[in-house]
Amino acid sequence: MTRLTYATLDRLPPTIPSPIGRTPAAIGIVHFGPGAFHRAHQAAYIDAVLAQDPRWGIAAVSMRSKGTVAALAEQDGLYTLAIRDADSSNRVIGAHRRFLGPDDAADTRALLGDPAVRLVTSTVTEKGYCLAGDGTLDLSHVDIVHDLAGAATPRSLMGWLVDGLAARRNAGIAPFVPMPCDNLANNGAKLHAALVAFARERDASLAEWIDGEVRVPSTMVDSITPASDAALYDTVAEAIGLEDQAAVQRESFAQWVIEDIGTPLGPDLAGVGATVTTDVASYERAKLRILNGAHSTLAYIGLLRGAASVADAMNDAALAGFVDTMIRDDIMPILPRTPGLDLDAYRAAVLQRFRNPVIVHRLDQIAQDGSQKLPYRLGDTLIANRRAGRMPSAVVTAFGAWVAFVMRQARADTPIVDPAGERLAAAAREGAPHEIVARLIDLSLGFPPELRGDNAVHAAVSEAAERATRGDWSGLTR
Ligand code: CS2
Repeated sequence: MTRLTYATLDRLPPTIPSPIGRTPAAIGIVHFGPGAFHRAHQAAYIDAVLAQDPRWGIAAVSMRSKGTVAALAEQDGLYTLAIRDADSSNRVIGAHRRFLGPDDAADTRALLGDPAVRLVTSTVTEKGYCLAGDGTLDLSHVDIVHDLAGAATPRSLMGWLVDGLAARRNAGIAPFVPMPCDNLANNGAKLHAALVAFARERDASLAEWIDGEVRVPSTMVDSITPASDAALYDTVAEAIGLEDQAAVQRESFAQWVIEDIGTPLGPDLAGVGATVTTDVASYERAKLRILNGAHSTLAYIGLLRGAASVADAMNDAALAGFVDTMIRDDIMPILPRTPGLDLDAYRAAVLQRFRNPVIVHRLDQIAQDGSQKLPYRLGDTLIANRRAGRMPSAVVTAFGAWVAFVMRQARADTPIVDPAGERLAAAAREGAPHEIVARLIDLSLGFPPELRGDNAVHAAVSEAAERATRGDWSGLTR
């Protein structure tokens, strides 16, 4: 089958929107982590910007894998965005001008030093920021140690960003704006502090400059984007009449909330539907705790109850009801009220999105990286309830399910997909649930450090883990 490229765009059915006939874009954005989420979310916004303003083409950098970069290079950076929802549709995205892999370090460095590049965005997942359990830069992280040792090519996002900023400072060029687009609480402030901490290990004056001159807006990003697979490539090929080995899929809903840092970011993102506001925190808290907290809960309890996808788990009435109650009773009461953000309507809309029958969102994809995800998806809710003198029973049940899930994987010798996978397996292979809960809390794996010493939490989560390992789910409907 003929492949999707700029030369074959004119073969697309007329119903498929594409960048055909558009002024070729210049590169104004560098992005680290060209995975499916980036291509389905940010790149779709930028594609809309480019229809009006060709200055903001994206050069995407993959620090590790060559596969995605190679597939996209064969398609001139084009790929199909398949919307899977009540109103499904396909659209060809042409937001990228270059895809750079691990072997293209010189080009990546040149782009980071280019004054036309104003924005450097990233989707490297939570673990890609190399942060410790308390949210500060982990100076013992293997990639940070590698980069601070003066390696020619950085392995970490911090290494690349600080290299790029240092080069601009030396050349008298204004800094670019780093923008994290990952599910991390207060992601802008965390990235800024991590950049300063990294630079301080090298050059105190550079650290001071980054601290004073570099602005890092926080963002909240949202769109349910399951991994791409062969089935998607087949249905897309059928719909567009061309082969596309880089297609991505998502629901129709998409939201991007960006902190207003008082200076223009470059591309007019508000003009294409993003929200630019000084109050990102309210949106971020609601999204991370309600949507992502519920997602992780559905993942661990659902997998233990034999479900495979989010829609499956939502068809499990006891589990769906439990998640609804968790949001109402444990999460919403501790979220500050925000004008314009109706939490109850948000709860209902999130659960409706989870019921989308046209999308297959695998629970084992969501279950990955629990040690990185749970602290802010469930841990922050647990801490806020504890501070209010409450024990949030549903959140406790969800943590218990995660512990039981980790125990099950460890005892079946099934790899735990998590940067701390081996440590989790070592902690969970032997012993009773209460012993494993104690180990994980002590190691701050999945549980925020603030929970150390809270014996009531230890007892409650141990009891929940014990019930989950026995398959006793009577607590779901109580
Ligand atoms: C999911 C998220 O894989 C996961 O952990 O919870 O990717 C989720 O789909 C997105 O944050 C939705 O915006």
